[in-house]
Order: sequence, then C-alpha cells, then structure tokens
Amino acid sequence: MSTIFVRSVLGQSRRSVFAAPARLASTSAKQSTLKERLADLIPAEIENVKATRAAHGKKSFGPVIVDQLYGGMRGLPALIWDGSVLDADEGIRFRGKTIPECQELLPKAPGGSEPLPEALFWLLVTGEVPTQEQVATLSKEWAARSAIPEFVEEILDRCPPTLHPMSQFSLAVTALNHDSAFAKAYAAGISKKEYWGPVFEDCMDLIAKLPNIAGRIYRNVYGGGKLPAIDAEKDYSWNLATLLGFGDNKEFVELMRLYVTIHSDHEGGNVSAHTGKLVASALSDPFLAFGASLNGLAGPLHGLANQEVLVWLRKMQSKLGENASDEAVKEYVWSTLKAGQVVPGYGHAVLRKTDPRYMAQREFALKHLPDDPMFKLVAQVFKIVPDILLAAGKAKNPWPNVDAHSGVLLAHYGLTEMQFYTVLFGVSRAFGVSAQLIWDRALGAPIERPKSYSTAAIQKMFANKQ
Ligand code: CMX
Repeated sequence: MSTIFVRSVLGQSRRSVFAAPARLASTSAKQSTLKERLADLIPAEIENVKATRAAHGKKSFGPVIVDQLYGGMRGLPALIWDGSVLDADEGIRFRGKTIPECQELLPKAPGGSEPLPEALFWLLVTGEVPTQEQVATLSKEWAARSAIPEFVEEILDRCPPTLHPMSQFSLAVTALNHDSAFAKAYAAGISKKEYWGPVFEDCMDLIAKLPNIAGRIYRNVYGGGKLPAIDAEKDYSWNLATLLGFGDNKEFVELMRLYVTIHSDHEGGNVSAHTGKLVASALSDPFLAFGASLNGLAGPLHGLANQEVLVWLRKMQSKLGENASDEAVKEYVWSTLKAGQVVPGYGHAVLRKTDPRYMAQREFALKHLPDDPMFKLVAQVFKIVPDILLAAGKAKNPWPNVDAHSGVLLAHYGLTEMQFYTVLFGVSRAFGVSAQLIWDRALGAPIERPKSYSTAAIQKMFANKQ
C-alpha cells in the first residue's frame, strides 16, 4: 500500500497513521495492549482528520442526482469508514490489505493456516499487523470477558425454539446494554473527549460475549447439551467452534478463523455496518447499536442470504437429484427468476466482479472438501448463474457474493441448521462495526442527520427547469 501524505493548511505534510506500508508492529507496540496502542494513535489521527478537513473539506465529490434519493442512495458518498474500503472490481481491503494479504500476513494459530480474527481486529483498530504475542493477549482478554449475565441467559432460555436465531441474537445483544460502561459513564457526565475509552470497553465485551450467546442459542434451539466453558488458553475461533459443539474438528476450527475474518467488515454503507454507525451516532451504546446492526443483517437481501442460498440449493437438489445436468440447473435458475424471486448469493450493490470472500471460501473447499456433492453443485451454479443473470438483463452484477459459498462449508462439517447461519455472520460483523464505533467516538463523529425530501418537494424544486 502506498504511503499517503495529507497536506495541512500550514503547508506541512502529515502522514495518516493508517497509511504506513504493511509491516509488523513497532517495538513499543509489541509491549502494549490494544487499548494502550490505540491511546497512542488517537491524538495523531485527530490531527490527521483536522488536516484532511482543512485541505479538502469544501471539495465536491460530484453531483447528487435525484435517482440516488429514490434508488437506495446507491453510490452516494456519505460516510467515513476507516477499517475497510470496497473496490467494485477488486473487492474488500482491510486497512489496505486484501484477503490473500491478510491470510499471508496475520498471525495464525499453531499449526493453522488461516488468519486469527483477533489479529484482524487489531489490524482494523490500529492499521498494524500485530505480533503473535499481542494476538495471544487479546485471545486471553476476550476469554476473560466472555461470561454473559445470568438474566441474558434466562432471556435466551425462555425464547421459544421457533423464534428465529437472529431475533434471539438481537435480543441478547440489546440486553447487554444493562452493563454498558459507556451508558454508565455518560450518565455520570463523562467528557466528550473521553467517550472512546468506555466505548472500547463495551466493544471488547461485546465481541468477547458473542460465542457464549451464539453457543447458547444453537444448543437451546437444536440440542447438543450443556454449554462448555470458554478455555482461556485457546483462541476465539476455537472457543466459538467448541461452544457450537465442533471444537474437536480442526478443519471446522480453521473454517471459523477464515469465516470470522472475511465476514468482519465490508466498508460502511452496507445495511448492518451503516445501521450500527447511525444508531451509535445518537450516543446509543455499542450494544444497542450492534443489536440494530443485527436486525438489518437478518434481512434476506443482506446477511440472511447465506441461509437462503442453502435453502435454495437444497430445494434444487431435492427436485433435480444429485449430479443434475447443466441444462436442468439452468432451467431451475430461470424458474426462480420467472417466479419473481432473486437468485440468492448472486449480485451486489457495489461489487462488479466475483467477491474475493467467495473465492477465499472456494479455495478452502478445494483444499478440504473437493468431493462434497453440495460443493460440486455450488461450483456448477457458479458456472451457470452469471450468464443467466446477464441474459435476464436486470442485475448490474451477475457474480457470486460471500453468501453463495458459506453455507455449503458449514453444512459439510455437520452444521446443517440453515436458520443459524446468519448468527455466525453476525458474530463476525461485530468486529468491523466495533472498530468503527471506537474510532467514531475517538474522533468526535457527530450525530447523523442527512436531509430527506418529499416527491412533491422534488417536483417543485425542478418545476420550470430543464
Ligand atoms: N437475482 C435476481 N435479480 C437480481 C439479483 C439476483 N441475484 N441481483 C439483482 N437483481 C435485480 C434486482 O432485484 C433489481 O431488480 P428490480 O429492478 O426489479 O428492482 C435489479 O436486478 C437491479 O439490481 P442491482 O442494482 O443489480 O442490485 P441492488 O444493488 O439493487 O441489490 C442485492 C443488491 C445484493 C440486494 C441483489 O443483488 C440481490 O438481491 N441479490 C440476492 C440476495 C443476496 O445474495 N444478498 C446478499 C448480498 C451480500 C450481503 O449483504 O450479505
């Protein structure tokens, strides 16, 4: 990644703290915890943002057209989101690093080959690749914070098993606000400059508690007995897998490391990320904000698509049988479109090429489960759907997104309960949203309040104008 210099109004060059090329953390960083490292970085980034606004604040990004107001604000530049940036052709970069670069550079578990999500969180928050030692410290810290209050356990235990796991997830996360450090500090009159500290604490608690929440929901709804305790000597993904009942399968644990890493963040405009940022801008605490994110993620055009893909593939398989011909699959895809439904797992609001998150999962499947019949169907669908979507002529992007592949990997290892899949997406998304919420409060981001118009107001505005 190239080094970026921001010229301040005084004519001095200031380097963004996040613009450093890929490197290991500095010696001083090696000795610090994530919070200490963050505290080091904040003053310089505040100055960097000031300088950026002074130099570029009045510059235009180009015109806003009326269609964007009606068209879901597609492409409207409207948000700052530092953890990741999405390129339409290349896909996501986390603090400037592609998924393959993260797979190469981020610390791994002993004997593992996928990045540890702890490392990805450190990268999202600081812009630095952490050391193995820093990652181990973070694993331990999350294990120490992982217990959920008894009343939250009771809330989950009293949910009917017919309540969708995402609704249960959102309830539990929202209820964690009972112990929010930020809400307490705000009520006690904390200064604006100090907001980031308790928000950091809440975000660390949030991420740490998610395996216990997800594990409890999974076992309550699908069985599997008593939830085991978190092991402070093991990493986050091992604990997540173990609480779901799959910890003794090394490949599944590796899958969790990859899964959480690639689902963590996808810049700021997607529904879950933007919802979290918006709600937190009212100074709602991170639990309330992320509960709202989860409610957005639970929609079938967003995170629920990972459930929908497997439902759709299974229906296809039960109709066509195994080893269906390309012709039969084509006909099935057309029948989906003709019924006025979307092909789940295909298309994207920003991407215009195959999602690198899909490719990372495909690589994993080619390495670990090349002969799985469902993976073969996913690969067959990948060959067939893009041409059909192009021929149908509506979708701007005919290529697969992340959700087209995740379900088949989970199902391969025995996690076959499709309604649960979006919960795992939600666990991952907490990483990206949390990193941004911490920085939003550190940088004093204001309450969001874009301007809306009525159709009558638009008509009046342009009356008698060409
Ligand atoms: N199947 C059928 N039609 C599709 C399609 C698909 N996979 N993708 C887009 N289209 C249609 C849209 O519904 C839209 O139709 P209308 O004009 O009738 O409204 C038209 O093509 C143009 O849409 P677009 O501009 O290409 O796409 P959008 O930005 O509006 O929507 C997305 C993006 C992801 C919601 C859409 O591609 C979709 O519904 N895909 C299937 C669901 C899915 O996989 N969602 C997961 C996305 C990743 C994530 O967030 O997890």
